[in-house]
Amino acid sequence: MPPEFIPLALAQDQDGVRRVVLGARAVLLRGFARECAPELVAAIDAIAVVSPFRHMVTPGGWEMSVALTNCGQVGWVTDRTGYRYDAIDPATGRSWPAMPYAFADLAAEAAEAAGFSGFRPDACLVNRYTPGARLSLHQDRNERDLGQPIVSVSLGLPAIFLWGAKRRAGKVRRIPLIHGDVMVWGGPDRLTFHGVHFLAEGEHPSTGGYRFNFTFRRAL
Ligand code: MD6
Ligand code: FE
Repeated sequence: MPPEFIPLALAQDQDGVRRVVLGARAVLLRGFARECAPELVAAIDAIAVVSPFRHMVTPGGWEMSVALTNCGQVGWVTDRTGYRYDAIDPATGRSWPAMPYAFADLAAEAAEAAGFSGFRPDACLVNRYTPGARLSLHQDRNERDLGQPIVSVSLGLPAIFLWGAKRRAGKVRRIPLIHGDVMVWGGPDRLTFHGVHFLAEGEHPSTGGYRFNFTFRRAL
């Protein structure tokens, strides 16, 4: 039986991955990145030395409360002209730092565990949240092939992920995410509205007063 036909709740028992099913092709893999987390956290400073965290402006003119940077062949950026992927970091005029192979492998393994085989990300957005920062409901739709999934890794302070519907006005589920959790969504769930609730104050042993999120995508 091909993996896409194994009900996810059953697949949980076969490989020991704890799954929370959020949709037909949307799943939370609890703790999937916990082992790899120290490596991811350690890479943040190295990435930020090349391409610093910054607060970008949305097309509507609002400064994002989340600070971001990227690694990979292209990076996700926003400014007054819109959202796009760019091979050049607008803050430095140079390429983004390379995506470490171990990160691309982790993303591919998570995608595989969620039933998406052959995922090869070329973009990794790194988000940094301080208490009070939030991400309003949106769809990820700037990628060329919407048949490719999104893989999103949570690190540091816990957050409440907002998992909505295909329509902005639809019902929203609140999903608590902690250090090492990985969300994967694609297929019919690819354009689900999602966001992150205001981050609460806290102190995390590995990231201090921050939450970080690595979002892996196949952009080109
Ligand atoms: C998160 N981030 O930070 C989820 N999407 O946990 C996103 O969903 C996201 O930060 C599109 C563009 C920027 C983002
Ligand atoms: Fe998003």
